[in-house]
Amino acid sequence: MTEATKKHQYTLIILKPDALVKYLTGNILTHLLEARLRIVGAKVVKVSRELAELHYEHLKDEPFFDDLYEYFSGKAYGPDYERVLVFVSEGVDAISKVRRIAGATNPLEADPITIRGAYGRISKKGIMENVIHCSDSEESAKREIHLWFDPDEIIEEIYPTKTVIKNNYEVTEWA
Ligand code: IDP
Ligand code: MG
Repeated sequence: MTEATKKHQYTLIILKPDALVKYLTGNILTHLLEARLRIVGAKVVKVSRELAELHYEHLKDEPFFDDLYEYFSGKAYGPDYERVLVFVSEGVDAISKVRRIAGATNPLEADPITIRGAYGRISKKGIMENVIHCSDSEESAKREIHLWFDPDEIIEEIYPTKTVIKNNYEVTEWA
C-alpha cells in the first residue's frame, strides 16, 4: 500500500466473554500490538440485551440471536464473566489491520495464526465463539464507537461533539 492510500482510522475492539473466561486478554493485546495502534478509550461493560441488539442489529432477527446474546453477554459462562472489555484504537489503516489479526468470522475457517483461528471455537449451540469483535468499515466503526462510548470516555475528540445542559450540568454528547 502506498503512503497516499494509507488512512488514519479509529476502530472499536471488543474482547468477548470467552476471551476473559480463557484469560486471553494479555495474549490478544500482544497480537494487537503488531498493528501499532494507540488505545484512545477502554472500559469493562456488562452487555444488556438492548445494547447487543443495537450492536448486532444486522443479526437481531436471526434464529440464533438468543444464543448469540447468551454468548456475547457472557451469561453462558455465569455471573463472573458477564462482561466484555471494549477499546477504541487509532492508527494507520487500523480497521483492516485489526480485522486481519482477528481472522475470519468462523473460527474453523480462520487462519490458525489469527486470534480467532487460534482461540475460537463453535459452541454446542452452533454459535461462533470467536473471542474478538472489531469494526469492519469506517462507517461501522463510527456507529459502534457512538454506541459504546460517551465522548468524555475517549482521550481525544475523535468525532464532533456538542455541549448540552442536563439537570443544570453541562454534558458533552456526540453531535
Ligand atoms: P464479524 O464478527 O466477523 O464482523 P458478523 O457477521 O458481524 O461477523 O457476526 C457477528 C458475530 O455473530 C460473529 O463474530 C459470531 O460470533 C456470530 N455469528 C455470526 N454469524 C453466525 C452464524 O451464522 N452462526 C453462529 N454465529 C454467528
Ligand atoms: Mg460484524
